[in-house]
Amino acid sequence: MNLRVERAELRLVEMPLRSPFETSFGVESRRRCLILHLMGTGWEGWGECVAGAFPGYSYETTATAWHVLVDFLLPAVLHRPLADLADFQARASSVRGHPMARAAIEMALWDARGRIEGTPLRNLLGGVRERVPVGVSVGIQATPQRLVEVVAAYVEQGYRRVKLKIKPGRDRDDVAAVRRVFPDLALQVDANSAYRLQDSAALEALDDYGLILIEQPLEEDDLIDHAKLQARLHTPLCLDESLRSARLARQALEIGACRVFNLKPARLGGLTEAVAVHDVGVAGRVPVWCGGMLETGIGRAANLALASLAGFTLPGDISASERYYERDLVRRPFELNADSTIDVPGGAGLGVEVDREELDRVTLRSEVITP
Ligand code: NPG
Repeated sequence: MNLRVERAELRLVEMPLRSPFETSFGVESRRRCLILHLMGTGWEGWGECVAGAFPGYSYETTATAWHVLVDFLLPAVLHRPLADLADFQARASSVRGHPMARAAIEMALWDARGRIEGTPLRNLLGGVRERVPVGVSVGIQATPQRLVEVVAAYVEQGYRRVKLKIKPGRDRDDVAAVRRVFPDLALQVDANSAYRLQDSAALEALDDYGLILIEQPLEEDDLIDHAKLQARLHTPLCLDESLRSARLARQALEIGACRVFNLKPARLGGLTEAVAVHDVGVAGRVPVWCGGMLETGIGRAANLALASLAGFTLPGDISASERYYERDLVRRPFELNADSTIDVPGGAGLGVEVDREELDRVTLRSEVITP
């Protein structure tokens, strides 16, 4: 590939969400993230860093990612030719942690490689689908009744799989209310680490509702208690925050800590590691699906390419642009097809054209990084 990155521009952007998104760790009504633009002679690549304003999902924030990108990761690639993606991984490996920061550069390099070779990212990654099944993730609402209304509106739009956010005190009643109205809907829940093993009764009660999975009920660093919990449940557990590498994914399977994998390139430090976790899932006959981090169209394109791999047998948290934003950062917003799928971009690289005017409009801060 041999890329010489000559210019890197990093932007902090803020985009209003169409409706506030409440999880067990807080409410977000304006989405902040970082957008990275890498350039060399005759090429460019775009990346998105999904770390948010608040360290609720993980320790990373837009501010920590800015620091790690500007002070460590970007200087490691600027004006020092990269032989390939593995070369970037090797240079980035001296920085501990901060996967979302490193994933932003990795995404931009994949995009650049695809654009230079004239190949869509889905082909570079080994994808086999041109459209992928998707669902919608619904935040905690004021009441179970309101939740049913919100779910009904998404079902009306054509989403055939719904994920509900839960937390202690907002679990069984919410699930029961939705299940009563939608007996056949593909339904799953996500706790974002809000429970402890001693709360397992609340989670065992969810076994009665035909859920596809219960996502990340316990702490990120706790594979052992997840294994104990899985042994008490019929519903498959799915890990998200805990799966920080292919190694941890393998260990989670070995001890029975989950039966499903949620894959997010950002949490794993990039698409390369996400493909490696996918391969662990396929080898272990574990269904995998693609999670979401309220991405703009840039990150969404990468997620769609990843979700086109054969092992992604469950619908992803990859909804249409209009579910999140009034106006997306790409010229052709992502739309939901009638069969609850979204098309994987077929253009070179990420296959999206960034809307530069809109990007300027939502940018709070930008910096051109020089070595
Ligand atoms: O559709 O992109 C989406 C949102 C999916 O629920 C979703 N994401 O914990 O997985 C999660 C959650 C999240 C969103 C976490 C934003 C952190 C930030």
